[in-house]
Amino acid sequence: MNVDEYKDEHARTIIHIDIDCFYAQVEILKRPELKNVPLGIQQKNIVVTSNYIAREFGIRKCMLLTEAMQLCPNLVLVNGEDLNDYRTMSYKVTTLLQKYSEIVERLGLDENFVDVTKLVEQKLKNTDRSAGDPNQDVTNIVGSNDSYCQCGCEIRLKIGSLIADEMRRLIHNQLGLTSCAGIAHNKLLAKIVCSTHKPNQQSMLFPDSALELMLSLNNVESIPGIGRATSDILKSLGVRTVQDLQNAELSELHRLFEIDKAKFLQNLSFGIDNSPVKKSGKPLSLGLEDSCKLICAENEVKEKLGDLLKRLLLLVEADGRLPKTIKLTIRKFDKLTNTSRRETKQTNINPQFFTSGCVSQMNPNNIQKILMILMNMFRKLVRVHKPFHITLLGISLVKFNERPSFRNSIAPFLRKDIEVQSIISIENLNSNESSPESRTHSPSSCRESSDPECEPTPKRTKLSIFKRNFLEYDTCESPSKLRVQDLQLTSDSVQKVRCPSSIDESVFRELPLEMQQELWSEYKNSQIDYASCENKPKKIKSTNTILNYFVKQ
Ligand code: DCP
Ligand code: MG
Ligand code: MG
Repeated sequence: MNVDEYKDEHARTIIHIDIDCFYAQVEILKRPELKNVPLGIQQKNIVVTSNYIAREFGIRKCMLLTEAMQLCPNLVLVNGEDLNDYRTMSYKVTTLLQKYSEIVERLGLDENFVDVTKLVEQKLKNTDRSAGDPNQDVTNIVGSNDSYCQCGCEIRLKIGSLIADEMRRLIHNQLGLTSCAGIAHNKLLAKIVCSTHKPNQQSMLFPDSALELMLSLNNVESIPGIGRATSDILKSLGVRTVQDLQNAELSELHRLFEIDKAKFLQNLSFGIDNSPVKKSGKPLSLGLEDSCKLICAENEVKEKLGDLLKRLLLLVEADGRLPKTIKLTIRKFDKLTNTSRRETKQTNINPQFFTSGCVSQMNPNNIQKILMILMNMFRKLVRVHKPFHITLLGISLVKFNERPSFRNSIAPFLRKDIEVQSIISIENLNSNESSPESRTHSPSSCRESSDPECEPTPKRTKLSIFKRNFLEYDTCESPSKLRVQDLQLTSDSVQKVRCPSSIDESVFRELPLEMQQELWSEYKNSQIDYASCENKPKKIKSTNTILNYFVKQ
């Protein structure tokens, strides 16, 4: 085969990272005394994963609790039904990996693909190719083939494995987690090779060993990308092993699959996977659900939803965006037919409920309002005056606004006027600072809590907005700082703008004229009763307006 052809095929360097016994490691970080005992993570009656000590007793993922306890009577169990800490840690891992490449694809909670092709190219330019294999000791090279392709993939993958080693060290140093890595020229092979040496190891595959690796898999179901449904169809054609799939006639496969899918499946069996690493964005929805024993009373539903909501708000806080739509999921159990049915209902929600940034600072009234909205939806799904049986409740948030950034919105106003503002408001700012309320809600106290998304509660402290911007921008180069005289001239010579009834007039009058005008026009346009937004969703035109930062509580 011609070298150029190989070059195209092997041009990429992909690293797959998988955290070792992920849930168990997260629990051990919370309770280090669990480190040296056999530990199982329980969800309902199943042990979803366990640490490696427990695995020595034969505990496997998703084993029934009873079976696990028989194998290892000393197994220590921790409940792993609340995924919050796992999810938070999962995003921390992804964030660390994004330091190496902007192309990072998340898979489940504990895996990431990283396309490091660019970084490898950069390093190649600076590397002395005769320098040998500095990473031979830390990387398992999978496959017995020792004749290497001449396209340059060998050195690229070796550099890739150096990067993988660095990534794993970083994850360990920063987050305390051990992990495995697979290094190959495509996602499929990187993922498979990653799992060949565990835990806390990394493995690399040169392209010439791809077939050998694929043939080492037990059956087609072991190929990532082939699930139970596809493998059942393949079985009906007599295709069970990877070799069966390699040898199958494409026309035969095409009888049961679209031609593209048939080719894709056969390619997989040869270790060919041209799919790109897709940059993962933030999740499309944030949700939690809990199955439960029969719930038959409204107050129980409310209590359960309240608990779920509190947990969900922590996810919203970590995510940083402002949700626009809330969805309720229930599972109804029908005692007559002994069957269950899931139903959902969704409605718009005011993103301003979530602007405080920190759950601890969220207005309790807003939490109550969200709960009321959920209960209204519940009553639309269930006839509460008749007997009902609920076995699952879930809340999810879909559709988001980005958190308004001061730099992109009203900040330019403030930057222009900051010098003036700092003078005319200095007294208020100082007096604000000493009040207990402002201490609790001040931006600096948020920053101390190390939440980068944390912002002051705009509705609560009108002047703190200025304080915050004053603090943020007082060192900025201001392109057009106004002098005090300019302001006085302006304020004397212009007509008074009307003050919206929802804003404290003394605060309003201190604002720059342009902002006063903007607030007045937004006030005129909006006139929204946010508390009842559930019933009037269409009226909400623009929820992220500066007006929202000034309305009275
Ligand atoms: N998980 C789950 N249900 C499964 C498999 C896994 O809830 N059927 C959870 C528990 C795991 C986490 O997802 O900790 C990551 O899955 P992995 O398959 O990567 O398993 P582990 O990370 O636990 O172990 P390993 O060291 O084998 O990667
Ligand atoms: Mg894992
Ligand atoms: Mg995994």
